[in-house]
Amino acid sequence: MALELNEAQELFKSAKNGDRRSLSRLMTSIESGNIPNLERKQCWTLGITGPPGVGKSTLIGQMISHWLVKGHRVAILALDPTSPVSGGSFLADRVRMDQADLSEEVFVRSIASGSNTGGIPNYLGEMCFALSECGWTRILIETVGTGQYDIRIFGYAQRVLLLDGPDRGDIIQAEKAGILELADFIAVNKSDLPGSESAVQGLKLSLGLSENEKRKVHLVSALEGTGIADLISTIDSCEINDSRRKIRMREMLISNWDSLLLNHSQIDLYLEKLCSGSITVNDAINSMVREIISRGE
Ligand SMILES: Nc1nc2c(ncn2[C@@H]2O[C@H](COP(=O)(O)OP(=O)(O)OP(=O)(O)O)[C@@H](O)[C@H]2O)c(=O)[nH]1
Ligand SMILES: [Mg+2]
Repeated sequence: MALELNEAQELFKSAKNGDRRSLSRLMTSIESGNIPNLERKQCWTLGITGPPGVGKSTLIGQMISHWLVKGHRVAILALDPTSPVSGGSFLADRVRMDQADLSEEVFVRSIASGSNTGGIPNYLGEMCFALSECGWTRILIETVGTGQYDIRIFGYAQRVLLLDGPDRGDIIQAEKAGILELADFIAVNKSDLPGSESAVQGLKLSLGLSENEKRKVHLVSALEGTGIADLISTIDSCEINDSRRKIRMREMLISNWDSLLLNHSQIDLYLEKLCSGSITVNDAINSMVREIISRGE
């Protein structure tokens, strides 16, 4: 382990000096639990969530161009849905964003969501800190877009953009999960298609129900590039809302707790015992936690 940690430290050093191969290898090292010493100071992160197919990756492509012009270096961490059956990751987004990856100022990384619930692995925070220390000034995290789990992104990203499409059916899931309430920015994509205006009105109506609502519902077309500059300007001028810190910490706590339980070496055994009724859920939790503590995790 000490060897791997030394290696992670070396990779971090070369990544900070601008070596991209080392940066990629550093991300892999963090993924496997070998984390270099990080400063863990505030870094600029934006979570982008929204129903599957709403245009998150396409919008990110547009945002990249805008931020590059402003002199930023943009890193994208794309959470890939991992099939629970095959365990395989779909890297399609990576291909779509490859064009952007050609630039020296853009870094794209797909992350398998693994067995963690919420599709957000708990090392995501470390990846963001490392990227920030390596000089990436805009770190974007594209979530899987599965409603009730996407709320976990609030544990990792300082600010969150909720993207909707002309079909309002999808957003109801986000409303239920509380994402609409918490999102810092809201945008409706595909303004070139019919139904986008009514989606904006629907969202405004939902937001209007809460008092002191100041958020604007942006209308954009990631395909045609319209409305993006205004959205970027809202994002760039937004102050971090510190009252959200507690919400973020809560989501991070839940996320880490989930992953501790789900990555427990005896999880299958406990599930079998629960199925056969030989233990209760409380028994299972108590034993698992005792084992986790005795291992000193
Ligand atoms: N008409 C129109 N199509 C768009 C727009 N933005 C994205 N699309 C199309 O919508 C489809 C899905 O776009 P993606 O960017 O892959 O959407 P996504 O939200 O990243 O999808 P997942 O990652 O699979 O959840 C693609 O065929 C895009 O070309 C838009 O503004 N207008
Ligand atoms: Mg995508």
